[in-house]
Amino acid sequence: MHSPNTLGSVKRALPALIVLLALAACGDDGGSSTSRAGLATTTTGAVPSPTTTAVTSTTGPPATTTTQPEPIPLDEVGELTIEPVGDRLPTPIFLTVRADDERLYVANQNGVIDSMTDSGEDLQVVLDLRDKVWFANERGLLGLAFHPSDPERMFVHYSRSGDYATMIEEYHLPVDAVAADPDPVRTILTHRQPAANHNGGMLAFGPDGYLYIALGDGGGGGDTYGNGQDPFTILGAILRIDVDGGEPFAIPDDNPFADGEDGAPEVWLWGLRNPWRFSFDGGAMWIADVGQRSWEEIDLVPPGRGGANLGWPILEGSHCFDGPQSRCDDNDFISPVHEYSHEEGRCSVTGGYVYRGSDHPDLVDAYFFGDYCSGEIMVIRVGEGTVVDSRVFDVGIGTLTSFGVDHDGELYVMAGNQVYRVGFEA
Ligand SMILES: [Ca+2]
Repeated sequence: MHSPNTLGSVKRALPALIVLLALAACGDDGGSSTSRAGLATTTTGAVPSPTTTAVTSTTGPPATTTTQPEPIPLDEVGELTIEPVGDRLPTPIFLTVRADDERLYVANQNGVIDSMTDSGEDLQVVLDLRDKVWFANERGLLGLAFHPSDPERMFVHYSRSGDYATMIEEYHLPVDAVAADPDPVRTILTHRQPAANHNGGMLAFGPDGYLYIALGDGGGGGDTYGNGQDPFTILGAILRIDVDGGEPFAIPDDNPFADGEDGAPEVWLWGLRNPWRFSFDGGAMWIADVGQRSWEEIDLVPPGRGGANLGWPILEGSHCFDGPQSRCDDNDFISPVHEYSHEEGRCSVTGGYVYRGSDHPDLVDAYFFGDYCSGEIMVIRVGEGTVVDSRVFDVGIGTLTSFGVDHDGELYVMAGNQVYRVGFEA
């Protein structure tokens, strides 16, 4: 009865085909040396040769620049390690934390939210939505977020059983409680999905306190439904809503299309294909937009760029996809800060986080992401808008679905049925 969508973009499908994809990722033995993401390792032309800034101030030694020390090249930071946290879980696809609570919260794509200690013990079911969630391929429970200042408010993003609509709901998880109230506090948003794939999935509060929601272009292939370049649909976009004002939400005054004249009021960024995962680092937004047939992209959107168009399907990554060429060449899209091709068994980018933890100081400022099919974890450093260093770690995990971050800024990665803590060995 649930016909597997005919267009079903098999390669893009999230969890299915675990075995096949895992096999595809094993096709070579030296993946890590291949595409180092092609970086002319900028030998920092910015080593500030003490230019005579000291025109007036002649006291003291020649202005010791306040520039931070050069980070250690990523090739020298040691080997990335992954350590299983807790037992195998049904289908872990996201990990997060809430204020005033030490526990780790894990969303499983099948509809169950679990919590556990940071050592993976005392596993408890927080909420079981399996009756409401349709779990298959790219559908299921896809995102989880806690309100930053009211940790009792828990938000979920899932595909609804029956009609497969995208649902954003709020639940109540009292402080000190193990389980959430099973009935939602409110439905935030319901939106029809025209196809099985490209449902987006991410849900996160920004530093501005607004809730950001990622929605894919509605699916099919090559933007079948023409949503990418349509600002009036909430598909193919990242939304920004205020869940503290209005019922069920309000539109922030400074949303780019707040008045609805030039686009949907909820839309913050558009021109996206399937932004499965995004994250904030300060005010900047890192978006991993899954590509169609050739290119996976990472977008780094500076603060205050609401209304920006990220180019899909005119562009796939930085490459002309659905021209005309003139439109590809002459555009004001935000271009990817990084892209990689579908070589070496790679197929679908899984966005992660800029590392802000303390256990691995050499990795601070680096952005971690991965590829769903190859299971590789990749790291880039960006300086002045371009990638200045990168590295690929082949940690031998398939179906890398998500990253997560804990209270200390330490990173986790989810693959297959397992949550892992990310570490480094010198
Ligand atoms: Ca793009």
